[in-house]
Amino acid sequence: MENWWKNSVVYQIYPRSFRDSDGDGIGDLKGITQKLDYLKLLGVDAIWMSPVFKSPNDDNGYDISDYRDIMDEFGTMEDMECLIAEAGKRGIRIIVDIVANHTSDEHKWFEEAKKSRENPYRDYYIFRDNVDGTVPNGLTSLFSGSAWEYQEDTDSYYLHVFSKKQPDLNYANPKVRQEIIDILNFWIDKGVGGFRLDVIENIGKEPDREIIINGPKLHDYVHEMYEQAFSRGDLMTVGECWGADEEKARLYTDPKRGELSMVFQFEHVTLDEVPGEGKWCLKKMELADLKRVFTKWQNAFHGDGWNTLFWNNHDLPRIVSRYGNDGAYRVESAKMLATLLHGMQGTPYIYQGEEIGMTNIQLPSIDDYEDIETLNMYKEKIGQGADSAELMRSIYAKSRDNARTPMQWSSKEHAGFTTGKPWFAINPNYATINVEDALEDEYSIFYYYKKLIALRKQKEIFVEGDYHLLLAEHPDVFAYVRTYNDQALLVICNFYDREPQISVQTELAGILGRQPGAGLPSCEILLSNYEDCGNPLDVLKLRPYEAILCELT
Ligand code: TEU
Repeated sequence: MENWWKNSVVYQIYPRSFRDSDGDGIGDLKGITQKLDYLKLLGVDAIWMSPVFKSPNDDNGYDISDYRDIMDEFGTMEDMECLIAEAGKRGIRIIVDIVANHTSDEHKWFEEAKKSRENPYRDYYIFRDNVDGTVPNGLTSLFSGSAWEYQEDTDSYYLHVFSKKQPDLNYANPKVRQEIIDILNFWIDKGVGGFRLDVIENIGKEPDREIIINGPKLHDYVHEMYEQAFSRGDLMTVGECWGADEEKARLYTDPKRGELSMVFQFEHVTLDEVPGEGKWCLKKMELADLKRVFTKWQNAFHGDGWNTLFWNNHDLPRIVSRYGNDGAYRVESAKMLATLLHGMQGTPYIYQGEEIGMTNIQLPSIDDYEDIETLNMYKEKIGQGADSAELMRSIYAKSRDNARTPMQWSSKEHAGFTTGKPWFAINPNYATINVEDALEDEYSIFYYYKKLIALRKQKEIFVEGDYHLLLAEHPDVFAYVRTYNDQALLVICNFYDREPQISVQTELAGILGRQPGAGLPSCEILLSNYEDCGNPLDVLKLRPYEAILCELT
């Protein structure tokens, strides 16, 4: 099928924490290959793996020192080829994560570039001379502090939007663009199914004007990648774009323009932060905001773009702990959140462990954390006199490490993740939240996800249907209907543990173009998170976190 990714579901793996096959405590490629049958059972079509390339791991692989080789801890190129082939046999494509905005400072290009101002690689990066002993301008790193690092040998500063071990590449240099295109083609030749492009919105930066994202040449550069690499096959490409609004998302994803298949925008997962204050500044998510944001994005494209659908990734806290309830209603709320997302238009992404309802973690001390963003933020804020307990509250809610604890495969030692000493803390709740138990329970979150994935493949309306919000003003319930030809799909989600009474009949009749009283269609329940669910076309009292997905015929 052309554009196979439109009715596909993607599973994201954070290789370091997925499955360790050799007992060194770090997940690896062979571990992923061993679990392909598990992913096949779940029903996913593609696996996006966070970077597996050679890296000193300052930022867990997002600092790449060789794009054509595999990180030692993860295995060999042979293991990678074997994974691509074995996945292929199961109809699963491998999506690799290319960090095109920056390299590691241990990449041979940077090692050359820093040697002298005349070095042929100098212009691969963004150096500025030391003029008056201060940084060139006020740009700050997303991982705290100035974005400029002093480099003594050549008395200059280089730009790093992320850690100082992640120097930014200079896309104004055509040689850099060609190098990256060659890398993309190298992996296309290896048989990958596509790419996730890390912080792609940063590559058109103009640092002297303090423009970091959405620079004037951005779309030219992405189009060039499309022309010279992505268009070589029916590949899936997804760009990470924190700063994309609908118009920008359309520029990337309008098929007529030849750039990317889709982008990740993050508006729905920034609703629990104080606007403008950044992720660590906590606020309660308001359901009205969530409805507004999803509805806007669901209606953003009319064949001139495509959405991603996701709650989690390796940078985000676990959704069940975040917008759900990871206590008494963990199972119900995890299923409810899955229903809301998978009923929408776009390509759904599932992050490892989401399918068993894995939760956030609270580690006793800052010293137990691993993530560079978390550690740098803590150090910086403590230096400015912040209160440690308050910082820990933010870290418990938002640290990227919430997503990075090892996958919980069983209730055995180290959650069945490794036979050695795990590289990072395992969530103690693995005794009850694990894959082995999930597979034995027909009502588990796992089997619920499996059904949602299967439904998307069976029914065209999931891919094609229009979206209409219902009960817009309701404080507890997020409901919508999808329509396609004479078909309709109704989704009702109760977001809290309250038990509201709702009626969607009149509104539904209006959307479906029926006269009030002319009789509504009949309703077939496709999926719900309580065993015996009432008729959604009657006046209905919802139970805590109840979710209903039904087809109206
Ligand atoms: O993330 C981009 C990014 O902007 C993150 O720093 C994000 O703002 C933050 O994680 C939210 O908490 C990508 C990768 O997904 C991330 O893992 C890398 O650390 C980063 O790029 C640098 O490559």
